Amino acid sequence: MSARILTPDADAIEASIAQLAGIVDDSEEGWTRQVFSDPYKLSRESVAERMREAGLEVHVDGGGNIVGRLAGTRGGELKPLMTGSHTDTVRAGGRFDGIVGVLGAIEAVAAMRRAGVQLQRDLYVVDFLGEEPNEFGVSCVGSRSVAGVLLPEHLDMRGTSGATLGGTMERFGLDPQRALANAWQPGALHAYIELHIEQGPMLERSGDQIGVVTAIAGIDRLMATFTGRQDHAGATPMDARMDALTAAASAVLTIEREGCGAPVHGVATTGRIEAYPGSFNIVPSEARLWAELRSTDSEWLSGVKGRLAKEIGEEAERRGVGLMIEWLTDQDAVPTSPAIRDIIARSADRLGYSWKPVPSGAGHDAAHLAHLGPMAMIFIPSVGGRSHAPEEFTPTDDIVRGVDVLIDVLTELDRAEALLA
Ligand code: HGY
Ligand code: MN
Ligand code: MN
Repeated sequence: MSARILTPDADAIEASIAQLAGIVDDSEEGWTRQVFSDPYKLSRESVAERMREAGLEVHVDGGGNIVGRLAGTRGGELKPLMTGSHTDTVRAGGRFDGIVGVLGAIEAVAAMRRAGVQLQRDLYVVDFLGEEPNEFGVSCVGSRSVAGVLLPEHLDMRGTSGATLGGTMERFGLDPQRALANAWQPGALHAYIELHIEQGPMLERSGDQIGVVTAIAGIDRLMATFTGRQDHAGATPMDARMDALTAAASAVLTIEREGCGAPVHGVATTGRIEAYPGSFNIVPSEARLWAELRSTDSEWLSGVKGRLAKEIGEEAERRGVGLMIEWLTDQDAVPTSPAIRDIIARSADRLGYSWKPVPSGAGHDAAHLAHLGPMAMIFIPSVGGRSHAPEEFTPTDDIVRGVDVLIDVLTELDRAEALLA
């Protein structure tokens, strides 16, 4: 079989991941490069430089996204392709989540240029600003801006520091009003494709090398505030209390029970709980919890909100505790394009890689890019199914297979006529 010339360079991929992994807040465990932080600001010049080295024309758009463009031979006539992901991390996270999709896409472009392959369509490679949820509770800031779903009320969201998202964007050197005016037209893209680590155990359990993502989970988030009565922990009988924290603790287990009962793919997580005043010898008068629910099944997701509000409300009332629940929909469940799913599967077959269809429990920029055209995602395995943790790891061989499929899919998409969304 003739040696293929259009192949990714494993050493280049490994070196670029290692280099970016070095630009972090090293006062934390694992890898921390949160949006708007100094390490994040520093890392973006490094990503832009990598894009330029690969032959991309680079600019930062109104939404703070680093956009690399590879001109196509018929770029003026045909709708463009777009690929990318994010390079911000969660706190004490890993060095592959999002990063593989940005650096892998840059390597895909470098491989095409080495092989003298020219696409007919323009290809955009994007490092989207701030994909991870931030203190303002707004995830995917940059991709929302491109998709036209970053809203003025998002900019007014106030974080734990008291700052707003808009004010923080300004301090980062961005103009929030430009971020609101940065939308591409719906249907502007021929296709959007994102390479990402799975962040769960499905591919490792089945032994498949490539995941063809079927849908990206919808995410609903809630903040529940429980208001009880502050009392002496020693002198107040158990049946005379209005204990805000026990009501919240009961809610945590109710939320978990709902997640365990999801029929298809559904999960429920309470990520944080706080109590006031927080002393050994005082019955808590106030408690708060932050939780999220996810599913690719929109019907289950909307049903669970009503059930939780009822169950948590009844238990709080039984304990004489007041309850306020605020809901925030982070994103709706988004199916991927069946046409592009088939192209990914055929590419994996052609390249000799095993593959399987998998849902994405994680949220992604791709969910918002679906506003602009047919969208799909390529997953590669996560060792031990771990992610959003220092243990997050994907071997270079797996990343190379993902980039290999990405290259093949991009060249197939480039030739394909109009795709059904
Ligand atoms: O939270 C998520 O699912 C994504 O990793 N931001
Ligand atoms: Mn993430
Ligand atoms: Mn991610």
